[in-house]
Amino acid sequence: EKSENVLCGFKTSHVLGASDREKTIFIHGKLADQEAVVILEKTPIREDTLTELFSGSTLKLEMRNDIYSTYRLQAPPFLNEIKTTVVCPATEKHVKKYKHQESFLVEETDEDYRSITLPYIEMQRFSLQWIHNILEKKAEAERIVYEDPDPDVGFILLPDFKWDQKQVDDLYLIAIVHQRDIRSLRDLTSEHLPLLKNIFQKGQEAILERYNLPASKLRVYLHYQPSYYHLHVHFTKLDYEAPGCRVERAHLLADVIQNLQSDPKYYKSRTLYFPLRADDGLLSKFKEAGKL
Ligand code: M7G
Repeated sequence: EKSENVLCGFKTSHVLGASDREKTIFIHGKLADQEAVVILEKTPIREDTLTELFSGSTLKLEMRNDIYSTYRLQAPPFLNEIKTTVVCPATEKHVKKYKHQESFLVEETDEDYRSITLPYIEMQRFSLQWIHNILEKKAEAERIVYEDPDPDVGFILLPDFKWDQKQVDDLYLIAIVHQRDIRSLRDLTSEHLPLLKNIFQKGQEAILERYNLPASKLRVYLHYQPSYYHLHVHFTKLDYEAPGCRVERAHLLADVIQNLQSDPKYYKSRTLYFPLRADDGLLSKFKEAGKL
């Protein structure tokens, strides 16, 4: 599918972060006078394209020594794509989100949640427009992998935009619930068990059917804190170290279900720990309250 090159007028202001190892770069700049964040990522080399890669490329010798030689291979354009994500117009918060920075572990009691976190996220959260578009089929409708339309226990399962769907090795889907008033893990009580069990079971079934991956190959979890305060569940391939799957941010859905089964108010009453980045406004709030 072709579209006009929206990036041709992009003006770089600065690089927010880059990783040679991950072959990614996060850039802040301007697109037609609007703030923009652009993420570029070289995609994995796939086994099923090797024949085309070897036969359709040109090879330039760099050096040869005994049994060793190195080359520069120029792949045909369709095997040399760069996954590109554009956020435009980007807010200051997007720029911060993608900026590489130090993190600090925060300890949040139930009282801290009510007095510090909740007022902050009510004021400051990212727009949920993209989520509402998905739920209303105004965007990404053709990408939906599975939907349970029930207003109480229903959800939409679709590929996360971090996943280009070219290979199952880095499978990444998200389940977005139809209910609109569940902000995060903190809002969950035993009342939500039917919803959570439904997502767990039907999500796994849909992934088995579509991608032939059994439950034993999946990491199914929630983030706390999430970036977007509308309840959603991450489904990633177990062997893939997905961004954000670290212990200090990820909560396995299976554990969440069990915790709510043993204590209906578990997530309302527990102290929760999570990392916040240096210039996150919420971190300042915790500091102002003398909590850090
Ligand atoms: P999160 O736990 O709220 O925050 O997850 P994180 O982004 O800090 O991990 C939201 C998830 O939704 C992430 O995995 C994003 O990659 C994904 N996501 C974000 N947006 C804006 C979109 C979108 O427009 N479409 C899709 N399909 N996924 C998105």
